[in-house]
Amino acid sequence: MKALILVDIQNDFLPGGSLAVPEGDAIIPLTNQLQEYFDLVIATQDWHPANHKSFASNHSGKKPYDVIDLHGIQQILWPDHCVQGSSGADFPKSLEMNKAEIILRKGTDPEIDTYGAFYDNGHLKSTGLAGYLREKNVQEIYLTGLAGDICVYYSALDGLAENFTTFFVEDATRPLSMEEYIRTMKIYTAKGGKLIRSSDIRNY
Ligand code: VGL
Ligand code: ZN
Repeated sequence: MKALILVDIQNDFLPGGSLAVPEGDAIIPLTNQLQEYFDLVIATQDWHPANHKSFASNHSGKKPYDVIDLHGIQQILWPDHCVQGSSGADFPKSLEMNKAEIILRKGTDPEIDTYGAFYDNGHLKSTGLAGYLREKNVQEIYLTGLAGDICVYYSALDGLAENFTTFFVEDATRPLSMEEYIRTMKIYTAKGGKLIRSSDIRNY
């Protein structure tokens, strides 16, 4: 079985949002078209309480993109984004969400950030996604979404570590930083991660 995982395709990560990914909206039509080729569609939703420690606004004297030590883990401080219940945390209306069987909310603990769909950044707690996928007999996961160098990347690395055959759909993601994206894709492919284009999925 094959699962398509839509990572954090939310208004705050789209142009006009508080943590906008350049051209983030370009992935929406592709992501919609791909869904029919999969047995299972899952979406993740970054879902922070307003007092989340990844927000620069919750640390006096700090500004976005400063780096701090948060309980022993390096934490980049972000602009406030994807606050629970806000319109920025919503999925855009143009995103097909009817096929998504689960919406996995992450980043809810104010003390720790969660980039990937499988674990928090300290690898302290599982989200349960790996077990869910195994129970559904999923062997292959395909990742799309935002941001390619952060949440999609960590989801992909953890997916590999959980022994799923992992595909990163290159044209259905955009990074916050292209430099970081190039660096992280080298790490991902060196670990056995696969890159694929959406046209290759549609032509199977
Ligand atoms: C993300 C930074 C902070 C992402 C989430 O979805 O890539 N990036 N929170
Ligand atoms: Zn976040």
